[in-house]
Amino acid sequence: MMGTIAGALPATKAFAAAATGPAAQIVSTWDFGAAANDAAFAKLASGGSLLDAVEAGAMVPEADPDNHSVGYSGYPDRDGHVTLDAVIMDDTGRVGAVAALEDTMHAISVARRVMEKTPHTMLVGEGATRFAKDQGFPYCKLLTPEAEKAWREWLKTAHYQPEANSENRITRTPGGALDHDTIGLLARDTSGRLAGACTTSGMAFKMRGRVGDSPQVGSGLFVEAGVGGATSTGLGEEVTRIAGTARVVASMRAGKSPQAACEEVVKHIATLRGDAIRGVQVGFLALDPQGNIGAFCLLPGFTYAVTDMAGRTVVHKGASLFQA
Ligand code: SD4
Repeated sequence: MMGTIAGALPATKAFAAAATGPAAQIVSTWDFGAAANDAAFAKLASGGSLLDAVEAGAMVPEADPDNHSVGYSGYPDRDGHVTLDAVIMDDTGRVGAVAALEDTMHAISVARRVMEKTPHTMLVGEGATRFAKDQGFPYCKLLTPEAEKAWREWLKTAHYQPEANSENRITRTPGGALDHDTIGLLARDTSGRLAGACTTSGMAFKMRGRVGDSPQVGSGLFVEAGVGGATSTGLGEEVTRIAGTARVVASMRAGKSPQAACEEVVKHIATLRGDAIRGVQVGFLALDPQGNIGAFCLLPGFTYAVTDMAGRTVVHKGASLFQA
């Protein structure tokens, strides 16, 4: 028989505030995570569930025309199609994901619908797009004139070179920056339950059909009852090849703090990949049931937003393995 949600939590854990500082309730990647956290907090404050909260948070950058790219206005693949990847998960193993979704603004909501309405955990490409339409999600032309212009500029050289920390750049270099903005959110409640969401349009000017880490459980997001959750950002291929967030949570399960777990996995990537990850950014963000946070990345420049139990949001700089 399936255990109840409460039954899935180990009895030995205390879910009080962390002794070392205000316990976090919501964490998310990059500066733009702050607005997402606020929306997630408001959802919780109005009685929404953790899944409602992380979905509401993820929807903020998905709808933001200045955010290239989560959702609307994302930079397209090299053929000019904007394709979205998203996953949502709670700590009971409920999960839904979409990859290479087109013509739909809120990939995170489609991912949730996959979780709630299908026997599957992920739909991709044409099937995902058709499912969204069948579920009543409105058609949305995701490619904006600005994103199209950047793509056409990029086509002049068609040089694919992912750029670290482009997420926080306010002025983008058309055709130069392979911008990638992913939001990963983790939220917990006062009893230590957890949920997470991750949504992106992936690497700008990627190959058609390319799927990154973000929608893949255990790469872009992983959440486990009584242990914690983790999300990732940066060059997805470096996360996917090591199932990065599953590894962060496994380290936490083995007794590491969220911070030590994030550091262990980033160091593992560096050791494994050596020169291949020079100039590459990968960051992990983790949250445990008590509200302790971990954040660590390869290069300086990764930021993350933290909202405490009172709804105060602060953006922090993540510590990095390398100095440049
Ligand atoms: C990807 N990890 O598709 C994503 C991109 C990203 O911040 O995180 N950008 O590889």
